[in-house]
Amino acid sequence: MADQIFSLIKQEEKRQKELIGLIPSENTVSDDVSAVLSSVLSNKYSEGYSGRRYYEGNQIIDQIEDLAVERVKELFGVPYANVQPYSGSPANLAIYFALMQPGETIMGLKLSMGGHLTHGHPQVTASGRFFKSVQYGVTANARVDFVELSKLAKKHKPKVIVAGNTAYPFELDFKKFRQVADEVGAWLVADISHVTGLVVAGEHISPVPYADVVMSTTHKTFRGPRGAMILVTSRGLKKDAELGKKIDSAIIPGLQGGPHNATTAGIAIAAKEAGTAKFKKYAQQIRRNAQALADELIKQGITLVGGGTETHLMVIDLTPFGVGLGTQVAFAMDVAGIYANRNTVPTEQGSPFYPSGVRIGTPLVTSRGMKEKEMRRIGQWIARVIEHVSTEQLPRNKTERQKFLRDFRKKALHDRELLAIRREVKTLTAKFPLFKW
Ligand code: DSN
Repeated sequence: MADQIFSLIKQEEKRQKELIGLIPSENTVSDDVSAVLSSVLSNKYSEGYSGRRYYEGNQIIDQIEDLAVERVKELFGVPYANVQPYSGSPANLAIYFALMQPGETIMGLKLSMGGHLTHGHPQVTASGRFFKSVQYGVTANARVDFVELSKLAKKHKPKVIVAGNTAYPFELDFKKFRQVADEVGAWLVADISHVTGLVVAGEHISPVPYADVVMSTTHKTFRGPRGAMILVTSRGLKKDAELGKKIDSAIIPGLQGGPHNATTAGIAIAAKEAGTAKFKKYAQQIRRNAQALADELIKQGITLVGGGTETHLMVIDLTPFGVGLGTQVAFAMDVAGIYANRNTVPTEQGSPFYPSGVRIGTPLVTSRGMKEKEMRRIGQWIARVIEHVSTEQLPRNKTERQKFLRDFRKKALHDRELLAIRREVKTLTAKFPLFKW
């Protein structure tokens, strides 16, 4: 273990243990998932599918992938699953390639309003370049604007409507999405990457009765390895009996080569864990914690996008303090021992790189065993950081802004108030081991 990489891993382990992770898409996996990820399964090539591989020696891998597929199908109540996507972005692309021809129209939620790059973000993404993209938005109360969605859908006749997000704090009404999709004869694809764990625990409406295809990453609230899965629902198969085969072909040979077999095994284990009563309690606590954190922040005078949360995440709107403060607040929070990510808000007047919000969520702290009491303390710390560092405005001029942020970062690293909070954070995290699960 002499390689420098191992010492860096130790440092990263220390960082994760000592700090409070509030990035809503991050989590920590169980010992069993962790064990299979560093197993001999990584050594094997298995291009193709169970029983029809391009390489010999896949007798065991076939059984592992069969188990993963069967467990996922049972957990979600769907007739078809593919567990080979490397992650959410290629999984979404594979779905589009299975359902659309290049140049046909896709509709997804705007990135600045909580959507995802791969949901048709124009120009810079594959989904926005190979397909014609029309993006829908949210209303003044930060909920999906179904009136606008329906109007746009009737005008542009999309082939695919994506119901999904990455920074949207409310439950998605899949039933309403279905109605719009039916009005224009579009496929409905649900990207539930963020809320999968909540869905399987009954803490979020399931897309399965409404969507044709469901995609999810496996490492967020689902607590599995970094990967993804694509499900075809009974409704989807009824519309096109070949849909499962089309998804399979879009993954390989369409987009990918050999599946990551260690990840496949991890998905099988995570799917079993997600079906337990223990997991259900975990998912309930994620939401309770998010609610407690949101309540405390509001009590401390902090504004949240849409006024709160119904899920595992919320977005702090820093606009009352100034435009574009997300960068400095997220940096200062990290110095104070609480890491999150800067994020746009629906009414963004800054830019994606210098946005006016910070996105936070509770899956990881809940995995560590933290409850409402700890959330209230975290909310108080975050409010202290915001009050402390939001006194100076981010300059609009690019050169001045870069200099301001360089100076700000230098100062923040030695800031007494931020370092005092960091010490308090360390005392708290010491009581909640990262690997408690
Ligand atoms: N990067 C993921 C997230 O943080 O939500 C989405 O791809």
